Amino acid sequence: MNPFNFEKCGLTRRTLLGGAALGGATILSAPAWAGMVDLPLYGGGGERETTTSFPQKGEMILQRTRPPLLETPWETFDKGVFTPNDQFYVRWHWAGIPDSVNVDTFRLKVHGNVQQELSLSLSELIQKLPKIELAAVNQCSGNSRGFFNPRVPGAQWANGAMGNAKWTGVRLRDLLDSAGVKAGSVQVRFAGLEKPVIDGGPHFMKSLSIDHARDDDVIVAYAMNGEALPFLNGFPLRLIVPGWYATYWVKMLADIEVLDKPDDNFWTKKAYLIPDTPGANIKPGEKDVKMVPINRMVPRSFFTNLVSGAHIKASASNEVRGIAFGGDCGVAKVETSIDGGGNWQVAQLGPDEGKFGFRRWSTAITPSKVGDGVSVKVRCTNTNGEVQSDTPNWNPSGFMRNVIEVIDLVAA
Ligand SMILES: Nc1nc2c(c(=O)[nH]1)N[C@H]1C(S)=C(S)[C@@H](COP(=O)(O)O)O[C@H]1N2
Ligand SMILES: [Mo]
Repeated sequence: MNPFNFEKCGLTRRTLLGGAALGGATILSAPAWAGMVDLPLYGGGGERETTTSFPQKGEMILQRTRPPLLETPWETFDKGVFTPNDQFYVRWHWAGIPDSVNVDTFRLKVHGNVQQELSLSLSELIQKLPKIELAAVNQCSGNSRGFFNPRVPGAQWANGAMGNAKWTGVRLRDLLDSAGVKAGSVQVRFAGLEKPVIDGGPHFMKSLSIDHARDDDVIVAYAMNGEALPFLNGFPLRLIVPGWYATYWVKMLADIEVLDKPDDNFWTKKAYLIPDTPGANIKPGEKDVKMVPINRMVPRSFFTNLVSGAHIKASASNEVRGIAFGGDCGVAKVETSIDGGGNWQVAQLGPDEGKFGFRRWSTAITPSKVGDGVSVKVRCTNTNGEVQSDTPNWNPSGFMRNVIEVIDLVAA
């Protein structure tokens, strides 16, 4: 018997054809704007449209229709450490996303520098290999790009191009071992099912070193928060690379190729490069910088229950809370400061759901009198001892923002 039943999740071939059709017409002709969300961006107008017109998605902030770029509304992050599937952000490079995936005929191919090519059906994959479950944050390299100053081109995300889920799947290593990786292999390349929309456009593919690919935590997931992956988050399979930016988390994964020489495809060699400097930080206009592929994530922490300008009570204890993550390791501590970063108080941490996931934090603030302004900063230190900085980083792609966040509260 299947330990995981796609049909029980309502994801039969028929519902995919009907419910999750991504034909441009449906989406382009009648976008049903559900309302507006106030999320000011640096230098921007502040109001961003939301939409409910995407399959299997609730209310999302609309960045772009085709290919879909949908941001998670910020309030979602206050509700719990796991981001619900129907509000998990969405990002695709090419609009040539299939309208449906036939779960009966779908095959995952493992080929290249291997002893025996594999072509696995979903049920073979699920039945034959040990099941692995782990929590991990999926964060776009360009999350928070909209706050870069000077501004940079690319999707103007606020902080919602990230999400935390419990992923269920099989170890990539187990798949590679079933195929038998041959000596001389250096990288493993992953490709999804979607197609470029321009002639000769590069198919979306990313690679990992062979050692990274064999890591315990790298999995090919078939479920997210206990359900089949939403279509737009990569149904039926996606790569999970805990601790690394989401660009490596290839969706609709159908092709795994073991390479005996470094991958020189566009998406690995030319795109997603960062300055090889601490925090990927350079001065605007700086030239002749050595560039390297983006890789591990850095620590971040956020306020989730209050925004700047919010009123809190004078002479009373006010809860200030949020979420944090360590990046490529766990959260060691979260601290807040109400004196501009002079003194830091250790915040309380919520349950540890796994070192790669979100961690809740909370603290209490008691302003002495009505009218007091309280500026609160929050910072996370990860278990590698890496801490967020007070100075925002800058690079021309708007990658890897992790500056200390600040909110200004007023006692009323
Ligand atoms: N097949 C495929 N996988 C992909 C991409 C893509 O364009 N195609 N984009 C990557 C990037 S840049 C990001 S940020 C994440 C977004 O994952 P999500 O849409 O599930 O949130 O998917 C990654 N995997
Ligand atoms: Mo991304």
